[in-house]
Amino acid sequence: MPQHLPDDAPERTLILVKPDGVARGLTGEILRRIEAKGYVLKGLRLEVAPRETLEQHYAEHRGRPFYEGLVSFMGSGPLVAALVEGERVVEGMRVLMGSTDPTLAPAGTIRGDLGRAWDTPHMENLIHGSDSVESARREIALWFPEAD
Ligand code: D4T
Repeated sequence: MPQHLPDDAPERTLILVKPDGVARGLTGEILRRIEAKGYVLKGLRLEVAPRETLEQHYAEHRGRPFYEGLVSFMGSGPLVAALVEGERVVEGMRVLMGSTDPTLAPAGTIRGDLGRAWDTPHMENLIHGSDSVESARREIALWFPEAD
């Protein structure tokens, strides 16, 4: 939790509607599902992300075979960065998104209903959500420094 927020401040997570989601016109549908679940948008921005931001965001994947393709895909067009708040929102969003591979993500989830495999060496799976409260803290500082 950022230093100035009290310990009982609502949990927050960093969501990205990835460039494939924006390009397919699914931004509204994805944000609709997040709001319909009862989570609250606290920050929202459409941008082409600078490569430096993407390299920091995916630092843990540096050196993996899909890393270059992933970073270049994430910078290939506009994405939507969202700061989302709610009780247990980090784990709740992971469930709402579905598993990483959109072909295998369960129906009813964002990736399961709207995503599929394409002919790319990296996965295009519509949405990113922080995978832990600790990651959320780091990612919010990166994408929404003004809110940190
Ligand atoms: P993100 O971080 O985008 O929410 O995805 P996940 O948390 O579900 O999955 P991840 O961190 O393991 O992967 C990050 C990102 O890399 C792409 N990827 C992943 C890929 O292209 N090939 C792969 O083999 C893996 C494991 C997809 C998501």
